[in-house]
Amino acid sequence: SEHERTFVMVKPDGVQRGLIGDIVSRFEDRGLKMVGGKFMQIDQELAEEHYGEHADKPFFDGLVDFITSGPVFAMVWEGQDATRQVRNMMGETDPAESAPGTIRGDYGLDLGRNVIHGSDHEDEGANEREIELFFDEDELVDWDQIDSSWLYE
Ligand code: DAT
Ligand code: MG
Repeated sequence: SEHERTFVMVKPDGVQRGLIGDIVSRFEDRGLKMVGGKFMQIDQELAEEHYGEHADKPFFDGLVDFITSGPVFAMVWEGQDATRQVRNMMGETDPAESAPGTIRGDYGLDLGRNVIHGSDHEDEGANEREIELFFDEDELVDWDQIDSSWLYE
């Protein structure tokens, strides 16, 4: 629906490299609406919960170390098919497989430093679970975008 929400995060490498503004601009330009955003540092417990599906993978410890290594910019974006649209704009998990024009394809080189996280659109309900994990209800803002009648039929 037009009101689908998805969880997105600029990872510590993207923050350190000064890419927050550019990444936010891409989603704004697409017509998506930001309904939540916070600059924060993820602790061990939150990292392990967020990446719980990968707990038995060999890269898990390195992934948790990386995501807790510096600040991130966590966001909630809303719009039609927001979860899938964001994933398309991100590119593939591996920057080497990501087309130029995608975020990972424009800014990433290494699988373990791929700049951005977005909820998996193939994992039913992942968007809602991740939003709840990172944001309290009162941190999300309901507002009307002035261009919505030009973005949606
Ligand atoms: P995505 O972030 O595209 O949803 P994922 O959920 O499969 O990808 O994995 C989460 C993160 O873990 C991913 O962004 C980078 C890291 N990762 C995944 N597979 C990896 C691997 N084989 N080696 C090292 N890091 C990996
Ligand atoms: Mg994933």
